[in-house]
Amino acid sequence: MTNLPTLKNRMTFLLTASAAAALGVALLAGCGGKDEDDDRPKSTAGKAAPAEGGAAPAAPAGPVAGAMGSAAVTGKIVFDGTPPPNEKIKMTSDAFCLKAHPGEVAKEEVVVAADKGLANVFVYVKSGVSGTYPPPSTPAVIDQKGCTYHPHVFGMVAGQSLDILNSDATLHNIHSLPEKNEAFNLGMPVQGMKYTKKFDKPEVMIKIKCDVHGWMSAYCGVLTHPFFAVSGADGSFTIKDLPAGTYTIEAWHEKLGTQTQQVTVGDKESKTVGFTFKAGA
Ligand SMILES: [Cu+2]
Repeated sequence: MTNLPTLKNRMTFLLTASAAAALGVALLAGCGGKDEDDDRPKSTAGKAAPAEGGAAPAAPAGPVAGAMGSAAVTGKIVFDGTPPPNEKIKMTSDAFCLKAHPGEVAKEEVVVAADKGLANVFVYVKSGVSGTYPPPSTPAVIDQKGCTYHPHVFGMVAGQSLDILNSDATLHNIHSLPEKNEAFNLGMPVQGMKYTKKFDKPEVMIKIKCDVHGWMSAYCGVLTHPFFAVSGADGSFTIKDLPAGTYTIEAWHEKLGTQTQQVTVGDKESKTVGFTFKAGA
């Protein structure tokens, strides 16, 4: 087998180009030269490269893997002014839910703390991230508990698993309403049930609702990277592990819209970015 290239060269020299194409393949096949010619299934194997018409071995086709960094963007989301009143609901259509929430309950929409902190704002890097980030191996989780979703707003990486739990002894029907991803619509009649789903494409935001209980809603932001946060009850957020760079940060709220700001962070640097929402803005 070691003299195979020599044999091939000599024959190519002696024969015309067109004849070589036909005969060379036939003869080499007869010599058991499958490593050289059976190139289709293993075209990336190093040995086959010289026979491919002079092209250099191709670089990996996929985008470059993104790096985790040491920078952070933190801040506080504030609601300025008098918050619009949240719609009041009664869970009378389901005895289980009513027991969990007797009387009137305000929908979880514009949730403002005493110090004006605005909760449930999805804050994420909208642009400036380069490279690809694999989805984390740990799943994101949404639980149907007390006839509300926990969490109400959350983020995921495209391709990451989403564990959907039902902690309630009543029927929920979780229904996602994406525009770019595949929807799911799952009846979950039994307490302790779990399904696992994924969103494969980035999409900000995907609404999730319950077809049984009209007051139940959640929002999921799907990104190609892990640089996002959701503001807590006090309105604060932290996006960590960022590589140094200049980024557009967007803050999204289900009723109050979006705002963006640019920020530049260096290695091990933490910058503060604040967002202020107002009614009707
Ligand atoms: Cu439900």
